[in-house]
Amino acid sequence: MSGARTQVAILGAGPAGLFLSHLLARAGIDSIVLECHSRDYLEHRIRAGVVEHGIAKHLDAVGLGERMRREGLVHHGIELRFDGRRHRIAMSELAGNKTITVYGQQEIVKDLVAARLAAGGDLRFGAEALEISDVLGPTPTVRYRHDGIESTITCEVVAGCDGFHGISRQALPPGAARAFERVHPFAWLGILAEVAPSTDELIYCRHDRGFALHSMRSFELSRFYLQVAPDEPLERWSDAAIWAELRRRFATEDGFELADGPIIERSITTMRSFILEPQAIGSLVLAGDAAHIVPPTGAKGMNLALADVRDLAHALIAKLVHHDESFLKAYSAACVRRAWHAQEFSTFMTTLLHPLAGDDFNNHLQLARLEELTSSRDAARHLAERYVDLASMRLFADATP
Ligand code: RFL
Ligand code: PHB
Repeated sequence: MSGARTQVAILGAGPAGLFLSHLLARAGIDSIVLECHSRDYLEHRIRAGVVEHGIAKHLDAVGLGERMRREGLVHHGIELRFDGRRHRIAMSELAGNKTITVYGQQEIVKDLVAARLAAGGDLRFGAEALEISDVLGPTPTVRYRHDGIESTITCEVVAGCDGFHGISRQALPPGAARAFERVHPFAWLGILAEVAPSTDELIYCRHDRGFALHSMRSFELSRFYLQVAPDEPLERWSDAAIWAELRRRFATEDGFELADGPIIERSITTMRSFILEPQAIGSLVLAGDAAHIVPPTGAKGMNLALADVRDLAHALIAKLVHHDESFLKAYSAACVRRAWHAQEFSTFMTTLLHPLAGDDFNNHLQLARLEELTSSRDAARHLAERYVDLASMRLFADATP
């Protein structure tokens, strides 16, 4: 079996793995990124859409913001819709003029891949990591398969950025970490449609038939989600049924009109909460969805992944360039703490907006909470502050690599 050597072996070329490779390269640290899917697959996988204020600023600061600033949509508010009425949460006004940027995750991935390749980065697509060994010993090693051939990489640090279904967590010594998990009793049916958005700002809508979200990717592309049963078969939903259900849930007293168009992508996402503690042991460090999952209602997952990596890069630069291990020692506790705050906000948004069939007590509480959020400036400010800028919360005093 042939072998290569690098300073940091990175598993996964999602936002976390690519961003880590980018930040390390800026500090002169070598890495190899292993990704089991093709470049084309990654660049077209539709996922997150909302970039927080501080994360967008950080992408700018490290040379990745150029296309996002040109093509991303800057939003100053969101709408909460319930009981057929619209209520605007003026996020920027409530939260110190901060904004969110609507810019697809696959666009961030495209920008990162382009930046890494332009800088001569070593990205191996179609390379599946099979096993990580010796994370407590002197020669951490990753075994992987690329074009049918098995090889190894030895390194100083293994960064597990391989998402929730990756293999990195399996390399933690037995009993070394504890997982906290909750699976929510519903799923999201998501679609991407070739139609101009029927709204200027995102609409989070609570309806007795279920939650609905109107988001977007551009002035020509709209993104929608519908709360469905956890085991809902996608085939049961014709295009006509999807549009009819969206119209029912988004309907308002004042006659909201929803434009439709060709549906070009559809999928079902289970709703899960998961936090692993700790997220670093020996020379294995985890970042992003490999270490924590939040339900997407709070739009935090990708932001949290990028925030982990900002701190991880700082810690690895301290270790590998300045021989200072202290930031790496603090990395896990800081990320876990931030992940719990994001979990709390995402759970709050999820339980606020998803009615539970047959639980009218819960459903009345939701309406009372929504009324409070849309009538009390303090309650609205609390939501706005966490929606626009939670993951970017600074956990190290001086964390900019
Ligand atoms: P990723 O993106 O899952 O990347 C992990 C990569 O690792 C690869 N991999 C392997 N490679 C080599 N060998 C192996 N053995 C491997 N096993 C796995 C995978 O192929 C993959 O390419 O994780 P990362 O980088 O941590 O990024 C996390 C984000 O993708 C995720 O948190 C967000 O998409 C969550 N999310 C949202 N986050 C936001 O911040 N804002 C949003 O608006 C938002 N909306 C969403 C979302 C997630 C959604 N779904 C589909 C779960 C909306 C939805 C519907
Ligand atoms: C999206 O545009 O995909 C999106 C937006 C907001 C969310 C989740 C997903 O809370």
